[in-house]
Amino acid sequence: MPHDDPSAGAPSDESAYDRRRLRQWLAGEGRADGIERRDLLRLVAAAGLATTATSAATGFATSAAAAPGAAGPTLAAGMVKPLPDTWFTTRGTNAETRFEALADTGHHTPTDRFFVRNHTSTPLLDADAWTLTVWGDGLTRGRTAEFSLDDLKRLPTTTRSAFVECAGNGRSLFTTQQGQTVSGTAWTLGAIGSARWRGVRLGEVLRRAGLGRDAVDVLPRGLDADYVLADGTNLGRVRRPLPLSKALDDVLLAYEMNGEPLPPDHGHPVRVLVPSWIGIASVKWVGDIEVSARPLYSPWNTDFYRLFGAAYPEGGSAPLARQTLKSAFELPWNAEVGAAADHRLTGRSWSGGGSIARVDVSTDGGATWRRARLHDAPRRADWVRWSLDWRPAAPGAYTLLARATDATGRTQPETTVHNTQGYLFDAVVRHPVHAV
Ligand SMILES: Nc1nc2c(c(=O)[nH]1)N[C@H]1C(S)=C(S)[C@@H](COP(=O)(O)O)O[C@H]1N2
Ligand SMILES: [Mo]
Repeated sequence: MPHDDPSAGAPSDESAYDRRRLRQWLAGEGRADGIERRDLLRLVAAAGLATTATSAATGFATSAAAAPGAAGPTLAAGMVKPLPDTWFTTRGTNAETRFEALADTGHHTPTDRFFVRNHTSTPLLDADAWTLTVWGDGLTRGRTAEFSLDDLKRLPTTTRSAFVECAGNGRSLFTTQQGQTVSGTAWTLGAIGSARWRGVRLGEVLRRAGLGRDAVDVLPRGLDADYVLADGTNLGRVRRPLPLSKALDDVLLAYEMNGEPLPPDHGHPVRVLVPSWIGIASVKWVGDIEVSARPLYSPWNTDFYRLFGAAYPEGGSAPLARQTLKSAFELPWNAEVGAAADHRLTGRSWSGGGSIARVDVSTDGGATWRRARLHDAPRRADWVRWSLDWRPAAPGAYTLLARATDATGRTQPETTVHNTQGYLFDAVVRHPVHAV
């Protein structure tokens, strides 16, 4: 079979895919399951205006409101795990990890501190009753296959460390640091976590299901509730197509996280795990996967998760795939530190483009830089911990900056080009602290 090469999915394949998708999109082939793109964009914009009032305090418009029954902006509706204030900031149906809560942890985010991004709410699924259906015209041999959790566990297992990061992580910095308006959840930098995932390769499952020669896209779909916009438009269940080249490369169907069965909030019993790509690709609570001989579309690769704005084509960029490059200090915003005392500044940097090659830190607003010490062997699709010793000479306000460079040579820029939905913020963040 032409698709058996596990090294498929190199960056060149991904950019070819993006270019093809962009051409199809601009040619008007992109439809979101019967909803015309123009109509949906209008609805999303209208929903943003309608809900601005509820989030006026933060200055953010909310582009797509939560499903019926979701609580107001200060409650985290529909999550199972406790969300103590010391570890999380809750944002609607989502919970953001506080970076300072990682200061005393190891390489991996402890599962109980891992951020949660839910379009609706966490479904409670029975692992014994769960099945995965693989179907579609990209399969041979009868075109449908079912797997129980035990079936998946009998297949060869793979364990790997990787981050999951929301495409909107850092979104609030478009506003607070660049003075720009964006729509969506006002994350700071904590919509990311890294874990050890165990499961079976998606490619293995697709081959057992009978992958056809002409398959091009696979579309995993979650078992959580339909996603309904504020005006009542039902976008259906969360689903986003993935090119077959990536699906066969390094994607997992994960049933364990940090050595334990996947917990409810993170996709129990099985989630898709797409290393290096934006979080939406890693569909939780997966129930079925369509394998298609034609390109597939859903609102999550047409109207969401593309870049729209002055710097982008009229119809938006190609669908987003790889994550960008970021760094964060393990300190609260406006942290107080002792003046004329020794400190060890700690933080983490990560990139979807390649492993982290170096991190430079400034404690004087960017005037001078020192190289941070890395505490992890840099790996693709994962973060590195770093540290730098610092002694603030006098009391007063300081601005800390951390700037990562990845193995592709890309360095965090000073500003991120604006896009209306605030995706892929990658600029160096100016982190205020006070020496007292
Ligand atoms: N079924 C389903 N999968 C989903 C989502 C969802 O709401 N439903 N959210 C996606 C988004 S936008 C992100 S960023 C990640 C978050 O994963 P986590 O909640 O385990 O941190 O899950 C993705 N997978
Ligand atoms: Mo996300």
